[in-house]
Amino acid sequence: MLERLKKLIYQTDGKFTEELRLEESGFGLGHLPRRLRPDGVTRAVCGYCSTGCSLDVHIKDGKACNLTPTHAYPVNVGEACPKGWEALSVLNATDRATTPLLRGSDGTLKPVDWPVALKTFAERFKAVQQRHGADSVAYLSTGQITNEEMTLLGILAKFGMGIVHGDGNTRQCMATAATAYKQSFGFDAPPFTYADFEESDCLVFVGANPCIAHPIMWQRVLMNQNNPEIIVLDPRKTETAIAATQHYAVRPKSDLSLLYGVANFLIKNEWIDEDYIERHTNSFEAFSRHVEEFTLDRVSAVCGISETQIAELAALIHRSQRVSFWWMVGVNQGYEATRTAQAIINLALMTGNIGRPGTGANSITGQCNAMGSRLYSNTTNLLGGRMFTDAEHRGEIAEILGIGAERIPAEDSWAYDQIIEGVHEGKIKGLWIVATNPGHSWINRTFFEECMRKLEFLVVQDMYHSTETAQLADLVLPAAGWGEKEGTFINSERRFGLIRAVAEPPGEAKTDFEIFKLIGRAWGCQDITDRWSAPEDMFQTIKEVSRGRPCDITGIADYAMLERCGGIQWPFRPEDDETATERRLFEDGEYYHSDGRAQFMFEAVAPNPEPTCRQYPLVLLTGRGTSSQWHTQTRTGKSKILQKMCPQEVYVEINPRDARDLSIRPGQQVRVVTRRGSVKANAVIKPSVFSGQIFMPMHYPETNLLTLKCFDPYSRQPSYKSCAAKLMTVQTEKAT
Ligand SMILES: Nc1nc2c(c(=O)[nH]1)N[C@H]1C(S)=C(S)[C@@H](COP(=O)(O)OP(=O)(O)OC[C@H]3O[C@@H](n4cnc5c(=O)[nH]c(N)nc54)[C@H](O)[C@@H]3O)O[C@H]1N2
Ligand SMILES: Nc1nc2c(c(=O)[nH]1)N[C@H]1C(S)=C(S)[C@@H](COP(=O)(O)OP(=O)(O)OC[C@H]3O[C@@H](n4cnc5c(=O)[nH]c(N)nc54)[C@H](O)[C@@H]3O)O[C@H]1N2
Ligand code: SF4
Ligand SMILES: [Mo]
Repeated sequence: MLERLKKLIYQTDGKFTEELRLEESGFGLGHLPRRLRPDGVTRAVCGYCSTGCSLDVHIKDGKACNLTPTHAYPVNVGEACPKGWEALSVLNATDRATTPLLRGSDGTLKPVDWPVALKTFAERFKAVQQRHGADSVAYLSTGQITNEEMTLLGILAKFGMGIVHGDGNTRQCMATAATAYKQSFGFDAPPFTYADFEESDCLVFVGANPCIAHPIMWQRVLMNQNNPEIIVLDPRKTETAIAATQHYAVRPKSDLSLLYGVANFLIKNEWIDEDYIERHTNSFEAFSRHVEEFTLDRVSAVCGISETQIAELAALIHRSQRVSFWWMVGVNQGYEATRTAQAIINLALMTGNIGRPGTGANSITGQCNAMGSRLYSNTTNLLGGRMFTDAEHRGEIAEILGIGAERIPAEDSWAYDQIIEGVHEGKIKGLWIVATNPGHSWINRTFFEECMRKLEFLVVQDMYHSTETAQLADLVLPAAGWGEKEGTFINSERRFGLIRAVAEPPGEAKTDFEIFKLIGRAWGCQDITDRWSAPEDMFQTIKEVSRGRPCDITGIADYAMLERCGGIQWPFRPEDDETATERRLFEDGEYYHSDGRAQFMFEAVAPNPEPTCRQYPLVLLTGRGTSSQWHTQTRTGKSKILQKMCPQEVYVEINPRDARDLSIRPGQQVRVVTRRGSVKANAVIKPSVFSGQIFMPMHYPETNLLTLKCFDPYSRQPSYKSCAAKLMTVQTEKAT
């Protein structure tokens, strides 16, 4: 059967192939049209970060042989970062999962065929549900599969398999921005377009290091012709801070005080846009009273920036005509992250810096389809940014899908950390993890691993069998990756972009879309999952789901239109102009709350859950290390070129003064210790990290052995960015 499938794929000529019937498998897929691309150039957006660069993949003799960044694409205009250039090489790695693997009675993972894998999946999860209730099985999804796939997964899991609790790795990444926008604007809606990078005369980056994490967005900043002020708020002197005109080295997790202080100073000087506040916002009076106590002297003492500098920051914002505020996970990953993000939104609202070119309170996203996961994964909100708890919303989705509304859970899902705690407490007994590697990336991963061992059944669906999480699984499902399938991603500026199949999945690996359909069959809920035979059919359903919502895309006819237009930003209704390649929100000052106004959101500053102390005197910061490393390195770790561009072993960056005090030499192995654990790392001595702080990149599995399990109360996003640590030299293992 597989031989036949392969042949049919190779024979294709870029149009629809003959419909494949996989009845032989015992779980016939029904009709599965697959498109492979003809010789020449196929355009696909990149599958790593949320910038969403377009890549021209060159196909010769049916094989993708090379790629170059697309010139005629509004996002990247002919540029790509190293990961994009190397996107093809990681597909051929030797540790690709090429067949399903099932843990045998001897405790090892062994190859099995798809029918056995699917039967086991259904039988084991059903048995768990029968014994412990439908909500004892949960799933964890991702921002790295297509919209079409995540929607199908959400429909299968929640309306087919009766799962209540499902979340995704976007919780680690974007949950704070989503929550902040929802509360402030009435809908999760990042307002900007990348042209804003070029049109600002003042750009303020808070907790973001785009030179490393979004290099092509940074290229857009460099195209700015206004000689802009570029202000960076980051405890470290990052590559971005070095390139900026101003760096404010805010003490870790003191941003909220600083931002309230800036707001107070702006108000005191009457440097605010009263007209905008009056016409388009609520609760400004209460907000201005709240920030009164954040005087320059008090704020300076908390955040380590001089009074003059804080005043200067406010003055720069005041003097500039077009100020754009950009934030990223240096803000999102904190114990008071939602309020911090909203403090940034408040600054934009009170100075009228929103809805005009070069302005905005702009949260950059992380993964290639983080925004898709926020809108269409059916995890913590119902499809299209709806609410599970709202009967009307459930009715709308039931009608679109033609299913009974009773199949839609009427309660919200637990957030990621609550699911993991649920496992710990024995409430969740079965878990299905798709396209994320929390065995490496979850906060305080020792606890995570401990929980995984408590499960009765763990399924991991990944491109590689070697990931930390796959190694813990009872069943591994081999997935095709970027380049081996088609569908859409939504980038940071709300732009739908297309990915295309330019290579065949290895061995018996299948696209996530196919796997979800097969599981639907195996489960016996194909009445739902067989409605869509190809991703583009699902795209049509996504359009219906979006109809009348702020994210309405009913004006996008099909994939061909996305291709023709160079991607399309939401919202895009039938009456919208397809020649407008850059579109921003709130130009009319109308927000999504029922009264059309934006809301000032604020709260008292919270205590740090793990302040430094005599025993643990240093703050451990974590984040991205280099532009050639992607997260847990399951993909970028397979490119020889990318690996030449980054350190092979875990390292810790230490300020020269602290290194001298502790007698640590460059390159020496040291031990980094927190209350959770102790790891060895190579010392990199660098003035970019300030005294009293150390930095470790997240790309090595050691880092999350150290991080502190704590969360923002509103977004439940993990606070990866700071905990208390100490350094010991390895030779003496003596606390220094
Ligand atoms: N090369 C590469 N690019 C990536 C990724 C990758 O793995 N590799 N991942 C992608 C994803 S999913 C994401 S979410 C983004 C992340 O993109 P970024 O958020 O830009 O990256 P990080 O390095 O995690 O964190 C940004 C900065 O926050 C700072 N920071 C830490 N604590 C604080 C604080 O208390 N206040 C302030 N103001 N700053 C603080 C850190 O010093 C760091 O420089 O990158 C995306 N792009
Ligand atoms: N200490 C610390 N930890 C962090 C962070 C931090 O700043 N500091 N940042 C956090 C953030 S922002 C994020 S986003 C997370 C990221 O954490 P993860 O999501 O765990 O990181 P990835 O390595 O991107 O994992 C994606 C997995 O999906 C697989 N995969 C890729 N494409 C496909 C596909 O198409 N189908 C399937 N089925 N599998 C696929 C990959 O092989 C990989 O195993 O890490 C978080 N962890
Ligand atoms: S900047 Fe992001 S989207 Fe662009 S090539 Fe690099 S990883 Fe891909
Ligand atoms: Mo992320």
